[in-house]
Amino acid sequence: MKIIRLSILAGLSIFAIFMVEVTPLLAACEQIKSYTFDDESYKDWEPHDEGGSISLSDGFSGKAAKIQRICTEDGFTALELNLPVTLWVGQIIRIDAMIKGDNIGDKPEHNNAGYINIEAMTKASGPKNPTDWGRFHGTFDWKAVSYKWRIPDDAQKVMIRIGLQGVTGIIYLDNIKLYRCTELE
Ligand SMILES: [Ca+2]
Repeated sequence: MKIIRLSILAGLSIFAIFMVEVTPLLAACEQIKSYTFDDESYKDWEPHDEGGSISLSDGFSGKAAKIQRICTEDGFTALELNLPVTLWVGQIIRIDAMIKGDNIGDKPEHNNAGYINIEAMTKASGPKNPTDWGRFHGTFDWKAVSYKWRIPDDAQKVMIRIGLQGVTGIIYLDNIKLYRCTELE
């Protein structure tokens, strides 16, 4: 009996060690926030509706945010979310979202597009952005997008901005999720 008990104990110990080793890998990204636009939490986002309008519309599920820009001049129409910098400084953020596009215009300059962007205001070098986050043109059905970025260690302010810059069209947003991750890949 003793041998069997010892074997069980040994087995449990190995299992416990295995769990300790494996758990951090499974928890590489921790969800911090979720915005479905089906409850009041979307009010965390501030509308910058210059040159267009921002409203709720039929979504991927339930309601979604509808960002429409009618002005063809420079400038942007977007939703903005300020992140609590004490929580995010030096951390890797991941954003997942469902997006849909309707007749989003095209201009040669890279930044004139539908877009998902994040900006960190840093002490040393002013505003910093990732270069590889989403730029969208044309008309497309609901699709899932996901982006990651390490927020600079000297960030003093961090903001996510989603909308349209310098082009007309509509971008729809649903199921936005923010994660804090341990790895960029
Ligand atoms: Ca929704």
